[in-house]
Amino acid sequence: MDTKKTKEKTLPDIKDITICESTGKMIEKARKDGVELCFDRAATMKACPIGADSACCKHCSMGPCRLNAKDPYAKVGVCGATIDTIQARNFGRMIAAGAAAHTDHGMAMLDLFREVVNGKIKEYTIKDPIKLNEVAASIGIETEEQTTEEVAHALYEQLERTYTQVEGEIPFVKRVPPKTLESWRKLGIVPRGAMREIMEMMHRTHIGVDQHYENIMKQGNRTALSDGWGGSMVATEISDILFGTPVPVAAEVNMGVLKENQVNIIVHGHEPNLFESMMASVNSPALIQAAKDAGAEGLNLVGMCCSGAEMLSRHGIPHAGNFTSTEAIMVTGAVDAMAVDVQCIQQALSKVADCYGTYLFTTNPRCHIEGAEHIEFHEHDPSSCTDEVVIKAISRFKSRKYPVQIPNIRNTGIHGFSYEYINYMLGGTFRGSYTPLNDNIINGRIRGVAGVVGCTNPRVKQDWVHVELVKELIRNDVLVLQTGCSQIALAKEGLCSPEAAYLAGPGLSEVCEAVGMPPVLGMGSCVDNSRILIAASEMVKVGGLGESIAELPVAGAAPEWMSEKAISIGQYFVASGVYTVFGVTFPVTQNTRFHDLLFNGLEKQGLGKWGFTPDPYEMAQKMIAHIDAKRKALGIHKTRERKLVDMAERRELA
Ligand code: BF8
Repeated sequence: MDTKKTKEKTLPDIKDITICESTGKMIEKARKDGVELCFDRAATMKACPIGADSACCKHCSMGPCRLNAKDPYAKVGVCGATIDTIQARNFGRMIAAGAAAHTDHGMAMLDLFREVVNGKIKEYTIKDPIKLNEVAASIGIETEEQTTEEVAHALYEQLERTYTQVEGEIPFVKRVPPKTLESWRKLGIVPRGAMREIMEMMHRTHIGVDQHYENIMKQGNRTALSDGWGGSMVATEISDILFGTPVPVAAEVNMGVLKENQVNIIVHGHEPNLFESMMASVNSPALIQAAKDAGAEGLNLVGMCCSGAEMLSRHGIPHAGNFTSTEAIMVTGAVDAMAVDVQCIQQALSKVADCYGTYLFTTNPRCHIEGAEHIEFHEHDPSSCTDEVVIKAISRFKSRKYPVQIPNIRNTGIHGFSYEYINYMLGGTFRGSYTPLNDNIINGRIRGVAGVVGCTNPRVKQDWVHVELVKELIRNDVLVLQTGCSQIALAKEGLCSPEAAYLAGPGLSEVCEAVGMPPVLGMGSCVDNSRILIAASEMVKVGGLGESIAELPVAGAAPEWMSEKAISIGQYFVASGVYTVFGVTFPVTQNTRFHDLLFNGLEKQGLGKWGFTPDPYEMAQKMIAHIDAKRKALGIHKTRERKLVDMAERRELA
């Protein structure tokens, strides 16, 4: 038997890998074409069980030291590090890496903002001066009788402190509810500046420095908060100021957004500047004409992953799929070029692109890939990169050598629910506020709010955990806020459309129908989780639901997470007071003091806590039980008389 056949035999059934029909079709085609995708690599690459339990320390050359997760206190590392120290170090470094990714992205946006404000970059402008003033006012900058330029200068100077400040508190903590901030101050976890926190996190997790898991996690909290209320929030707010704050827009998702007779260009990554400039290039009359001269009907720009989710929300640009579909889409043969910038770019894209003759371009100095051509993107001359990508894509269209097979599946939904828009959507133009949301929570129509976010992961059935969890939540009248690859999973299932209200429980569907909103509100990319933090703060500020985020009937989840960024996000939600449940696996050994700290101890300190289960129904049950406990503590539980769904009953229904 040849090896190819043996391998095929061991590969899992496609229906067990994904519920995304388009991706499934492309996995099938890839297997026939002899091209390996992440799903099949995951099936043939067993995850390291010691690493999965975080029972290994490789921070010095006396090791790597391996402890036994089944008997975690039986051994210590060569230096004497216990399982708790080892896990806390590993977890702290995951937070540091994730926070670094978001904050570096935010800093890149702030660099661009500075150069625009200084007049050194003329290719971008301040598109949303109202948001500029609102953000500036929120951190105490005087905006009355100031010019846009004056406010922008002052805002830049303040926000730079988010990164470089060595003492004091980052500017956006002014948005944190006072009681929540007070608990951070007591614990000594208010971030000073992201660079300092990330640096200190790395220092403290070096061999022979911080060797108390609780103290390590204090810095873990501080570092994560410098992401959520720092780097990520700056990324969101500056992107809105420069490119416009999202308002609801109808848009299509899924692989059917590719067009056989057009030049298809995909932008995949995280920073919106590349995508914004690519929009300008595909609208250039000269390039449109060049595409027509090559026999194409036009230029078709679509997004993937997080910058795709951001552009879907901000401009209604079609979105072709989430993280684990980024290789699969090239199997269509229809992708003429894919331009990537930073984060979540699988190295294997280069090989798959090669198999189907797709041009893969890296564009950011932080991310080169062997085998991919690098065309560097510069904000002072953006079109020299983006025009070139379009020209190369046209040349590939002209000489397409591979048969094109596009799954004809598209789903329409409404996206772009910024925190600001929720004001108007529920409160109306004249009384824009979060009061109606709070009122509906207090009167029990809306049971609570859940943020469901994060990646897809080839180790679980793509999209399935997201979709089943969210269906369960909305069926129980929980309003769901979404970002990132999770938002795309739900959009592909039609849950981002107002018609999906029929899947919601009676209270939530009544609210959705009255307002004309979907039960699932897509808010953008992963850095836009900061919108969820601001929405939570606003719910506290409006009143009636407690004085801190920890008292709100809310919960969070990342059911198919895979990145260190997700750990940082999870930790900043926990540190902000939110019960946050992750799926897939959790990188901690059970039955240890460190596990207990994350899953119980942090809550006793006045913060939130972690939860874990790979099962979407159990995840929903945990989140709903938490929401109900918060309702009870607030004394608003009597407004609802609904039993929590029975899991066995639910599985039968599914
Ligand atoms: O930042 S959801 S797979 S694309 S990490 Fe990556 Fe996860 Fe997608 Fe965006 Ni977020």
